[in-house]
Amino acid sequence: MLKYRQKNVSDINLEDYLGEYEGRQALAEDMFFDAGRKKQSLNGLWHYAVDQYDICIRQHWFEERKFDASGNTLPLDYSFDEWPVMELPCCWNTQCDQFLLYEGSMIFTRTFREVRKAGERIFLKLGGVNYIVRVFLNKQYLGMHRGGSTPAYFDITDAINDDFKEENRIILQADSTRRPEQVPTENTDWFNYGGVYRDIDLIHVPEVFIKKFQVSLVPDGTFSKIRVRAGLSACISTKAVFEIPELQVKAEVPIENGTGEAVVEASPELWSPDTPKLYRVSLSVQGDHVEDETGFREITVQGRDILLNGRPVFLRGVSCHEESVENGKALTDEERLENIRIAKEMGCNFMRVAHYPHSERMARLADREGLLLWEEIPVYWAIRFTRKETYEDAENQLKELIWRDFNRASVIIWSVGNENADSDERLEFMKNLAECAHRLDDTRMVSAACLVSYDEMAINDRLADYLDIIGLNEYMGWYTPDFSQLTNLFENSSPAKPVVITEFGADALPRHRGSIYDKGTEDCQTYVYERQIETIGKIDYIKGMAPWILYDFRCPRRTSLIQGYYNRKGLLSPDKTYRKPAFYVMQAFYRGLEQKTMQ
Ligand code: GCB
Repeated sequence: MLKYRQKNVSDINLEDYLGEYEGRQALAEDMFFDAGRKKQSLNGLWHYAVDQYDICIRQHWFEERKFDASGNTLPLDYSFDEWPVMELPCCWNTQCDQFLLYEGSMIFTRTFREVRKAGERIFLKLGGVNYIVRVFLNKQYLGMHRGGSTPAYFDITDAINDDFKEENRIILQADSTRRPEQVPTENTDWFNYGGVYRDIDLIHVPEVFIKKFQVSLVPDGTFSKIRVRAGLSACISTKAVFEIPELQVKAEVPIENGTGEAVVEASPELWSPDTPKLYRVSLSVQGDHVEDETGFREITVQGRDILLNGRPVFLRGVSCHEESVENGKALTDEERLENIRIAKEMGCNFMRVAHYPHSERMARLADREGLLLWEEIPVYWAIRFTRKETYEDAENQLKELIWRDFNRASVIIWSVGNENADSDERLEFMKNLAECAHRLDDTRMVSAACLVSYDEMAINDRLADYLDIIGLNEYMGWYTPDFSQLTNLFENSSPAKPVVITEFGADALPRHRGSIYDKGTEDCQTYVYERQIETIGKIDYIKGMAPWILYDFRCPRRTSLIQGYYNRKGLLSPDKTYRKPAFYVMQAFYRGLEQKTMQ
């Protein structure tokens, strides 16, 4: 630590300005079950300023120090209520050309009034802010959250003016800077959108409230037992009541030291993509009550088969990013529904929502529409596998995802990462994540999108020992131009588990034509798809595929003329108005498979 001669060294000389904000991090353990709770939305117009140099947190703007000790006015570098406004949630990159490529800090602020009933606590929920968010309320720092795709919960009870007479001033610092130690790291094959891009809500709960409400079938193959797991915010012993009105279920859940579990006999209609039946479920305890809508299904693996409700299923999938040209990651429900609809039009029963948790709305819509989902955390490429804090960040994102979407019947697979080169450090990191996912959830399969081992031209990632399903990305016909390698790859491999081809594909600029050898043409893409399908379709241990990708997406790494800062491996144009010929190749293949399974 440097020692300065001057007594009051101001922020301009303070290099470790971040230190004081560490330590108060909202974690998965701070989450609580919020579906069906009354929320007050803080979505809407917020004042904002670009804060490239982090001056807000260096200078403690949140303290709003307008006068010195003698009452003289101080010069200020901010004017909250005179700043322009932005409608949140959104990605700032799509708001104007000037912000398209901005990465860094942006400050958002607004005021609001709130009433709190005696005995209530109030939480702020931020559905998604990329990557770090720091929260300030009424001149206090409340904490921060890391991880750009999972929700953060802050208890604001003690900081809020809750009698409606006084305004509350809230300030959010959203920092989208890419850093090597983060998850994902600096280098990804997608666009780094910034912003407070999912809902901002205030949630009122009683003093003792339900934190955990997990409902599922008991995964024992009988389809006749429903399990409920409950957790409270306090370590008390009491009784909760679990109900599924449509099944005439009303059961007591004994709670010991804040947690409890019950199993009830019931025969629900099983959820599947063809019959996406959902039931209203609720849990009441003391003064608290939560509700959800969930489906009952069982997903298991037997040998090299994936079984859905006891029957072998082939995952007819496609991969998808969370992006639209107009809104970046802040998709509307209409845009999500459109993605589901197009996937179904192609004959899909499955979607790999890559490479990070998409909005919780996506899984809710997939529940309703009947689409199986693979959900993933952004342990992507070369993460800092040896760094303890990076592991903690990844594990925290995994827990936040699992706890957020536990009741979503559509979600059948947790993926712990994508294309990480096999090393001892990486194996340790990913094995721990896979074990964590298994520990937290025995009702789903765990997977990861692994790399082909090109030295041996085989599927032999050591991580496979810890997965239920092996995901495999292979780009034969594209990055590996020699197609015959695909046959070699499958012949050289004898996996003990089902394999899902989580990616294959080829770039094609919409409407760009040429020969099958001209990279970037639709003809070349179509050819790759035809050859891939022809080969993959014959391999008995392959139990699904999710080609890369439903539609073209923004990508700073892709600078060639044909790419134009887009990854062109989409089966549709970026605005989804145009289907490339390969779309119809997949459609014909999937429809054929579908008909075979119906016979
Ligand atoms: C991959 C990555 C994916 C890329 C894709 C590509 O293997 O998993 O994120 O976008 O390849 O187009 O290269």
